[in-house]
Amino acid sequence: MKLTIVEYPDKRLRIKSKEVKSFDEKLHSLLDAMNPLMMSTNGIGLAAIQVAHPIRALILNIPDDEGEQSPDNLLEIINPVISKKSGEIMYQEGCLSVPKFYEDIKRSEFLTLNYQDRDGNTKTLEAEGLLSIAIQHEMDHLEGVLFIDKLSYARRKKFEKEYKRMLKERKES
Ligand code: QAP
Ligand code: CO
Repeated sequence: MKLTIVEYPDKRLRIKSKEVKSFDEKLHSLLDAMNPLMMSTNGIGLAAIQVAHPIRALILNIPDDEGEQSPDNLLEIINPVISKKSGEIMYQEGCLSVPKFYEDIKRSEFLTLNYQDRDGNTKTLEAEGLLSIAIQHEMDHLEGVLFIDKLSYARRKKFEKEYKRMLKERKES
């Protein structure tokens, strides 16, 4: 399956993704194609809507303490629901759909996640720190929400200006 990353300001990023009901070969081949795309673009998280598939599926691969990503740490998360969250943490986020822009965003530090795996089995996960942040960031994508939507008015304006310039320079080169 050939996939490309949908980038802001593409309107498809605003679609609300639909619940996954069939845990079939079609889902598996999408997940199997998302992983190498995420790894080759230096991502740690990718939602299906970012590759133009509006379904409630996302993948994560959080680097270890040495900053290395291992295939063992791949998480495939379908139909996620946060059942508990607590604490606050600030982190400089980025997004494969908003290239080259990073800003501090406040999230919950701890959460409990209920989700399904690629075969439809029900799972529960306790997350903290970067994993908790990444889950919240990717789940926002399922609602059509981007991290830039969480910026103050002034920072959003700064973003729009910088991003427009980046797109223009990219087009010229
Ligand atoms: C979401 O983000 C996230 O601008 C995943 O040029 C962000 O993988 C989770 C990336 C922060 C937790 C903390 C962004 C790669 C990757 C770029 C990503 C870029 C190249 C972003
Ligand atoms: Co993102």
